Amino acid sequence: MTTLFATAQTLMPGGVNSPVRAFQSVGGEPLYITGAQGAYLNDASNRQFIDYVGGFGPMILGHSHPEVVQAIQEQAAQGLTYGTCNPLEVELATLITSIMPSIEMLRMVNSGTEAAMTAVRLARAATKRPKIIKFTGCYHGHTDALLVAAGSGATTLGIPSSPGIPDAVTQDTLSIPFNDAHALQRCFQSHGRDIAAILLEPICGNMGLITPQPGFLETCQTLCREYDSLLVFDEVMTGFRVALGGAQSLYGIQPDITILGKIIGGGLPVGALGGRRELMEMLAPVGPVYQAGTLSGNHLTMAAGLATLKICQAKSAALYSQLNVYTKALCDYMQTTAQRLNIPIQVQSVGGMFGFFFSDSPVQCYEQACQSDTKRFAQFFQSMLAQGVYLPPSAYEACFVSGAHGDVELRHTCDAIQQAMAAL
Ligand code: KE4
Repeated sequence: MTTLFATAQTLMPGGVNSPVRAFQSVGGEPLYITGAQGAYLNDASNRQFIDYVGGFGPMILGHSHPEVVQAIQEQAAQGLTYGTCNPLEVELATLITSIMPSIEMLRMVNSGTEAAMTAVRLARAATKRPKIIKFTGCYHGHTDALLVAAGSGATTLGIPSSPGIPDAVTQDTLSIPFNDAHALQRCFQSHGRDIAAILLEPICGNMGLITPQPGFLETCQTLCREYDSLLVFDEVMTGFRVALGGAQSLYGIQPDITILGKIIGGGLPVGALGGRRELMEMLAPVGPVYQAGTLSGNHLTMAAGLATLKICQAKSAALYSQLNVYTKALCDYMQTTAQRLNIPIQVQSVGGMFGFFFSDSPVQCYEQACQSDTKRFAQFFQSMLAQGVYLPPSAYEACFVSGAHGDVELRHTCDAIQQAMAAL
C-alpha cells in the first residue's frame, strides 16, 4: 500500500472524500492524480492514463483547457470570494437561460446535491404536496430525502438507502423502477394528489448508463400534467453533455424544473436549479422558500463555467459531433470485440457518455443492472488500468469522452479493450 493511501485512511473515512473513488468494488488502491492535460491524467507514480471519468462529467473540453485555466487565473487575481453579487453570475445565468428555454430563471449553488435538495423543497412548496417520485438507481446527490434506492456510490457500496435518515424523512419518497410506465401510473393512481413531483435523470448515468424507453419521458410529463405535479429533470450529468441543450433538447421534453451541475462549473464546485419564473420566484428573497450558500455564484466558478459553456456553444456542431463519433466508434468496437470473444455485454451511449454491462440481456432498469457481472467488470477495469486507460471505478457509473479525445486515444483504448477482453 502506498504511504499516501495508508496515511489518507487514518485521516479520512476509507481514505477518500467521496466513496466511489475508493476502488472498493474494483479492488486495488485508488489513483492519486497530480496533474491532468487534455484526455490524460498523470498520477503520483508518474503513470499516464487516458481518462474516461473526466471528473465524473465536468471536463467535456478535456483537462486544463487553456481558455478555462486562463479565465480562472484572471479571476483569482481579482480575489477569491466576495460574498456579494458579481457580473459573471449574471453572464452565466444569461448564457444558460439562452441555451435551455425551459429555464427562465435559475439559482446557483455549490453542488448537484444542493440543487436537488432545493428543487425538492421548491416543488413541495409550489404544490403544497409532500410526495416525490424518484426512480430506483437514479442518484440525485446525498440529501436525506433522496437517499432512497439511490445509485452511483450508494449502490456500488451496497447501501442504496442510508442509515441515519429517519423514516419521517423518507416516507414521502416513492422509488419505482425506471422505464416502468405501468408502475408510474399505479403510483399516481394511489398517491396522485399527494405527489409534488417526479424527479428523474432523463438518461440514467448512476446505475451504469440506461436510456429511457420510447415514450417513457412523455408518460412522466403526461401524468404530471394530469395530476398537477411538477416534472423535475436532474441534468447534473446530461446537461450540456449529451447535447448543448441537454437531454431535454434531445427528447423535446420541457421539464418544470431542471437541476444542473458539473459542466456549468467547468470543474469547480457548482450546482444550479432553474425553471419557470413563477416557480423560481418562490425562492428567497422574493418568495418564502429559503435557500442560501456562502460560495453560491462564486466568481471563479462562474468564470470557469462561462469559459467552458462559451466554447461548447461556439463549437457546438463540431464538438458534439466529435463526441458522438468518437463514443460510437469506441462502443461499436467494444460490442464487436465482445461478440467475437463470446463475452456477453450490453453497451449503450448517448452523445459523449457511455456505459456497459457484462450481461447477456438488455439492461433497462436498476434490477437488471444489478444482475450484471460486477466481478467481470472489476477484472476488465483493472486490465484497462494496467494498459493506461482509466474507467470509472464502478459498474454503476457512466463513462465520459471529452473534446480532447482523438484518434491516438481511440486506437490505444481499442487495443486495450482487445487485450482486456481476451484476458477475461
Ligand atoms: P454532487 O453533489 O456530487 O455535485 O452532484 C450530485 C449528483 C446529482 N445528480 C446527478 C445526476 C449526479 O450524477 C450527481 C453526482 N454524480 C456522481 C457520479 N455518478 C458524483 C461522483 C461522486 O459521487 O463522487
